[in-house]
Amino acid sequence: MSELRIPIEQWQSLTAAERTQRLARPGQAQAESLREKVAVILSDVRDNGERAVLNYTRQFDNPDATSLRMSNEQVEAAVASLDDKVKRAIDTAYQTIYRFHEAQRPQDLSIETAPGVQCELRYAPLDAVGLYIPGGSATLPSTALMLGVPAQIAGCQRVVMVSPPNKQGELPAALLYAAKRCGVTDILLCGGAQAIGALAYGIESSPAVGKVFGPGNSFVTEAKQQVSQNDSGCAMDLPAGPSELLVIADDSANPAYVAADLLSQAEHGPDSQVILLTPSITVAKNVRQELIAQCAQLSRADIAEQALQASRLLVVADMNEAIAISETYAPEHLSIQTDNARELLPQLTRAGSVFVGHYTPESGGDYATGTNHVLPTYGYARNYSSLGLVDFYRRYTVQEASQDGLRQLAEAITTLADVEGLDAHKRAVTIRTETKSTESKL
Ligand code: HSO
Ligand code: ZN
Repeated sequence: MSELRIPIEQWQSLTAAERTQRLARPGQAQAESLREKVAVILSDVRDNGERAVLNYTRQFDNPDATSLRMSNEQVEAAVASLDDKVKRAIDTAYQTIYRFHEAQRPQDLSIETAPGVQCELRYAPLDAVGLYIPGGSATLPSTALMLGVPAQIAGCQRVVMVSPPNKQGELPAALLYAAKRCGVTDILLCGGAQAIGALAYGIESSPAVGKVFGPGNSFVTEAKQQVSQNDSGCAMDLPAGPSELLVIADDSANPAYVAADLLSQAEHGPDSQVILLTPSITVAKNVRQELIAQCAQLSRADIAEQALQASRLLVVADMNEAIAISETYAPEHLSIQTDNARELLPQLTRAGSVFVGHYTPESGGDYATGTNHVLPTYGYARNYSSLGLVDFYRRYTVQEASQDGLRQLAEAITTLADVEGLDAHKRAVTIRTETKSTESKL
């Protein structure tokens, strides 16, 4: 741990190129080879279905796998062994997440856009959705809640959860309890790009879904992107990469809290990125000291330490500069640890989720404040939204015109049809407006 050196840098003394470099995300093993490998796996799954997915599962996860779909009995047996305290924790998180997402129910709307012309916006839940829960070094029942609760509230008919099993072919009991609580209908024991293929194309034991959700490694994200661009018709939620946290802290911040928060994201993975922006050199130094002391006590100290190597402690001229940097970086999570945090909110909109004040740790939002923890990373927060209930619906429109209503718009429609040289478009209007009215409604 003595090796851990985290430089404190003055933003003002960095060149433009250095500034860009300091805010660059850790590079991802990407490009052609990843794209090709994922394409091969996906076409194998498309051609060979369950058999292909099972082969990959044997290769990467459970060498003895014989089936992919978990039976209800298997789920019940696993859940029965779960500690009551863990069940209660999942129940509490379920309730807060449910409350926050239920309040997001989209409202249909209907307005008269011109006399006799009615336009409506309607929402229909997606019929079948796929929820990807990453495996690996941490088990993530919280992610099952973040995806499963909105799917349940929206009323999706089929909710298929996929997650890579361990070598014994099991999933964590807490994950299964969370899935059961959310009314997940199918659980498939598979992960990686092959699991996304199983969801998008369907396999013998579980038909295709219409949209895939959830975070994952670079294979999973690439697979989501590929299926959402091909003719499968499968949509995806958002590109989600390694975890990020940016903290803005002034003199009023507690350096121990700030360090604890930075470490809470650093422990996710070696490619996680955490950044501190503060106008106070004293705060920066104290946070560094706390980082070193607290990191040493973590069970995942190795991982956090690697992430800290690519992390930044930046001293800024003032709060305005901190705000400008944060808006440029567009972090997945933004924590504002100042006494006047709420006053800064209007200027800080480019973030997946914002944590206000000294008593709102980022990990609170990961589990139980009620907000969704599936968020845009990698600067996507500039243009993408955090996951919400509305993502589990399709939005479509309806319109109805009376003959008089159509007459009102006829000139505009026929003129535009002339401009575009589309005679049949024009005739579809004139054929109606030139006959006598037969309606009395509207
Ligand atoms: N911070 C992660 C979500 C998570 N944290 C799950 C703990 N469990 C999203 O960036
Ligand atoms: Zn987290």
